[in-house]
Amino acid sequence: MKFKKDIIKTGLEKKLLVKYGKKLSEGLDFEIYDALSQTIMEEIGGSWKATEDRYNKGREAFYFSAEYLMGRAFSNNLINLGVYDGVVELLEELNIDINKIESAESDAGLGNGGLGRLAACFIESMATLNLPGTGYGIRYRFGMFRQQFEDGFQVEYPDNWLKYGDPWSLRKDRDKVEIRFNKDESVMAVPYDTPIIGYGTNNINTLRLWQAEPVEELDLGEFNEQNYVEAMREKNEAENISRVLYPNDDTDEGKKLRLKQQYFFTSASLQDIVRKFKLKHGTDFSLLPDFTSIQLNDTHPVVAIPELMRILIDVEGLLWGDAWKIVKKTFAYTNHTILSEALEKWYTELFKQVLPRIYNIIVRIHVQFQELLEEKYPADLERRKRMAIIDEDTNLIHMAWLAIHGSYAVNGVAALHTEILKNAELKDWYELYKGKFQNKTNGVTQRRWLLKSNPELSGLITELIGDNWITDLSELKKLETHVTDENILNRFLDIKNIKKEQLAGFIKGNTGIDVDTDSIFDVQVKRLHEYKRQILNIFHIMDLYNRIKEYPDMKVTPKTYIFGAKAAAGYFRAKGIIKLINEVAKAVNNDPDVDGRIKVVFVENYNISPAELIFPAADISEQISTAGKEASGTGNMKFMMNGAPTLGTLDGANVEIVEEAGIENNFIFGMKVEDIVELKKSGYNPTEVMNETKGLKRVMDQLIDGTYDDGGTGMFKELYDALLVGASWHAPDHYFVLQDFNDYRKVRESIDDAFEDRLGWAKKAWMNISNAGKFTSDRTIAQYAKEIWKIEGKKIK
Ligand code: B1H
Repeated sequence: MKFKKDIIKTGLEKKLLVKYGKKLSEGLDFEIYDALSQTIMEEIGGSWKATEDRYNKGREAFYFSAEYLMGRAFSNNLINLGVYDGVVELLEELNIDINKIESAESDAGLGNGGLGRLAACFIESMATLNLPGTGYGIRYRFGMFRQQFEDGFQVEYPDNWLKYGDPWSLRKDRDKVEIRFNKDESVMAVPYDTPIIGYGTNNINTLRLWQAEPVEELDLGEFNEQNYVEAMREKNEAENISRVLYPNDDTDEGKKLRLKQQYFFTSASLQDIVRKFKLKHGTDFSLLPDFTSIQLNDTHPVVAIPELMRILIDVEGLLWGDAWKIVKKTFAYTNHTILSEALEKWYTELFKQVLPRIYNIIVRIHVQFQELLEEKYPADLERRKRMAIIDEDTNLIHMAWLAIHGSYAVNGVAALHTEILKNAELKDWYELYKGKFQNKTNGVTQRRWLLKSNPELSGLITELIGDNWITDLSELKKLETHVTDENILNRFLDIKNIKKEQLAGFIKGNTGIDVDTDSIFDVQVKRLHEYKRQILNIFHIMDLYNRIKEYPDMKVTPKTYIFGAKAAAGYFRAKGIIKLINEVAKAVNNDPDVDGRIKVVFVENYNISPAELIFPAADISEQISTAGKEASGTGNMKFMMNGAPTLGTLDGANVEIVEEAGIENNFIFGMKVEDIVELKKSGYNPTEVMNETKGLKRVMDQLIDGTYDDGGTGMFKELYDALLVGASWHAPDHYFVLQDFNDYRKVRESIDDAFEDRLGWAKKAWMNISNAGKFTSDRTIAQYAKEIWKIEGKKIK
């Protein structure tokens, strides 16, 4: 977009006056943010419409996701439009600090973690690549909860992100559709469209999020008191459907409202797609797969498969067989996890009650699939049972099975993950549908995670290799020749220091803790989950602290351990780990024997905006999941492109990061997938490991001997038991924390030495940056476009 200062200024002034009755000098930060954003919205209106027209009649991809973790839109939109510097200048002239304006925006936190953020990176890349692609999802009234620590415990508060409105979305009443759950329950789905602005292009794609509302607006005149109360109840019930994001990452709760949410947004999106298809192409639905590819982001939108069957059969009058052929050519499914507790299964009873017609359709798909299997594997009853879409012993509908059977492509999110799917978790399915399986290694958008978050490093990169890397990250490889240039390495270190100072300022405000920016910033930020093993990190700190207490004069490389993590509200054990980290932090940070040499910082309410400060400031990226459990990880990529070597296991995309950047520039430890298989076979005895590993017994004992106080909740004892005794649902230490402890400690000690060699360290960091090119979501999306969606870029003028 061409920056027209006068138009933006006039727009800003007008909006402030009309909406808030204020002159520029009187505007509050949010008001100025709102007025400016609306002005930009008006300016991009023409391109937005032109993009829609350009995509008209061609083949399109639709991304169905229950989550979009967008963060703030303001600065990214200005940057992608190419008007950021102009706006900064204008605001300076008006004596307005752009940072304050930026901070007035709430994060759109409509996602839990990696899966939701991936969807946000993906739609940004689609726009940047001029790809005809639309995102569909839910406009949650409340996003991911706000986390507060009270006495070291996590407490959840609602995330009222729409309190002051959202200037980046437009309500489109004329496109609202009715969602019918059963005979006597319907709601309206009203779309809100957000522009997805590509970088260096005029193309503007769309994210369409649906809001639930009652079918009939209340007509107060017609109600007597009783009806009024009843009507209000119905209104609330309707609105409940899009009220709140389920705060679970990697666990499936099987709740009725959740199923309603899933059906609500997939049905609305399909109705929208079918309506537009009919407008453009008429009613020959056999053409639908020629023009439409729908990507299912995990199993959360998989109910779309039977819903499209319903629309084609019940509404459009097709025959079952014809409809099924169309459906199977329309959907593609991405798997994001192999954790069994995350694989969605619905009880038939609940499903039948909420969605009776869809249930019938699933039964028919199930029966026909069993017939197909009988033909294919007449003698293998066990296999047929394992693959049953409806498990007739447990009465559970297996959504992943429905997804694989009902789609034309299935993909994992990193090379290792896809291999595990093919050879283990989905082996039966791979044998049946080999041609469907593909890998699409995740990526992240460098526009947000480098250009926007780290302008200092971006400036250096552009100075050295030009700015093509912004849309072609493979260009970073050209940085590698500078790895022997001490001057450049020193400039990198200076920039890292600036970013650490900035983060230190934020930490002071967020936690009250003063941190030493000369210390190693060692960072683990991600959802709290046992398989991610934050407990391994804190155990190492507890052990180091014990050693410092024993030998206060020992040599300690100064370190700041930074954590950021939310636990699902009902995940007791994860909350215990949060409390433990906070207790250890309290002890370590206030102990004169430690004397500030190590500090532990737990950033409260970790989400996208703090993440933008944290990644650029990190010296070390902690990626320490049990091998085989983290499907990909995407934080690892954000650290890498900001010059933080990985301290990690060979899991998920870490494997590919090390392949690209060199194992010598990262710190790899712990068991590999094969080692775990072996260990399980030979029998794993965590108690024995604890007794044989120096320092480990003491750390474990401190969970139960009162060294750290869990406020009488029994949380720490529960952690202890999980590791040594196990539980009804798992063996002791099933994520192998104790087994990997010693190797982890060893590799951490090697980091201390490496860090002291400042230039040697800078080289490692630089090699990571230079080889981060693969991990752009542009590459990932180009692969989806070519290998799954079969769509091409269509740039508008
Ligand atoms: C990932 C989820 C997830 N995998 C269930 N699975 C959810 C599962 O609300 N739920 O019920 C929500 C989220 N999230 C993550 O996806 C993986 O753990 C990461 O390894 C991966 O990088 C990310 C994106 O592919």
